[in-house]
Amino acid sequence: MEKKMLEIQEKIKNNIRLSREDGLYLYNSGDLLDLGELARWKKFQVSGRNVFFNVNRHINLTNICVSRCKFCAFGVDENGKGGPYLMSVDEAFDYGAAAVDYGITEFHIVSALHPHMPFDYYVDIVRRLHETFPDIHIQAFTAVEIFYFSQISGLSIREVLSALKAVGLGSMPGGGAEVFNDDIRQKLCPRKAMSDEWLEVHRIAHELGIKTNCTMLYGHIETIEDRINHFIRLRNLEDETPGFQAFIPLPFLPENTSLSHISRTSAIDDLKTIAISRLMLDNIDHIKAFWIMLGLPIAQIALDFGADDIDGTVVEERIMHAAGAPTEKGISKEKIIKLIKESGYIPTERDTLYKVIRAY
Ligand code: V47
Repeated sequence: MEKKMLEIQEKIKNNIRLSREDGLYLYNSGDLLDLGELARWKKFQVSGRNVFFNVNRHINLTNICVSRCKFCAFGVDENGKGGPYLMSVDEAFDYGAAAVDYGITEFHIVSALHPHMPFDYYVDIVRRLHETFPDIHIQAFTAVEIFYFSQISGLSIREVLSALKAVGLGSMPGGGAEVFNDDIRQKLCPRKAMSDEWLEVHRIAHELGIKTNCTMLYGHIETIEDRINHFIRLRNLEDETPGFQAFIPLPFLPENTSLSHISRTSAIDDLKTIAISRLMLDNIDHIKAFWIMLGLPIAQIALDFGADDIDGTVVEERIMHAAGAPTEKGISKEKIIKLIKESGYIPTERDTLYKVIRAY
């Protein structure tokens, strides 16, 4: 190992926090296998040989969106091309209910910023699902959606979150974080929550006892400095107001987007990003290798680079597939178990809040 890598190793083994410079070094000059070994060691401290997964159904209520982020292939105009759709409350309920027999433990609801639907529509859907299926956890609405609900309803962020919690919202997914650089946000997604607003929604959620996830969209026009800065802002928020359960790095999938000239991230970049997030985010327990975006082969290798979660069986996903994710839209539990076992780890089914349901 190089001298700098040995210094970083020393810090990690002694639970000393990595600095911005350490993070930059790991990206720019760190040896990939050394990095993997450190991240794997760190992951063992948190999760041992367990690799978590859950059985969930993604529900994307609508693709009609006023934000139209440049990196997104899912959102469309109300009367435009691309098959605009909107589920009614009944349709959303039926869509969720149809997956209950698969043994799902979570509804994962992420949508678009619809121009006309009132906040009550979202409240009604959460209420209906929760009243009928009280044992199925509802993880719903990114911070960007929550911020938008506050704008369209005139309620404060705290009031929006409290109203959703009161009817059954269990936790929040981590989407919409993109990268915390507002110059980049102005270029890619100017019509939605900026960095501070995204962080503020999560801060309030944590204060209300709502656990959340966090993400980073990488591999577009951001720099390595932006990525490290993103990790540090997440880490600071977790220090101040804890509540993040998992971090999910999302490699940008360019197909069918306005940024389709950008190439897909490399396997090396994906593995480095997983490993460096494990090392920099020393106060967030779980790092997810989201197989839908990474593809199953890289997701499997990511388990040796610090990831301890492979997300869920999903059943049917639309956002990433609109952007050309080469994976299937869902995967069976048996396939996830086999994949994890093959890499030498213990497949551990969890609920949304990381309570172990069963190890296989
Ligand atoms: O916010 C959109 C990203 C997110 C593209 O919390 C894209 O457990 C890559 O939040 N290429 C939505 N990424 C998905 C999301 C999520 C997914 C899985 C698990 C969890 C969790 C959260 O997807 C968006 C945006 O950042 N996204 N378009 C694209 N072309």
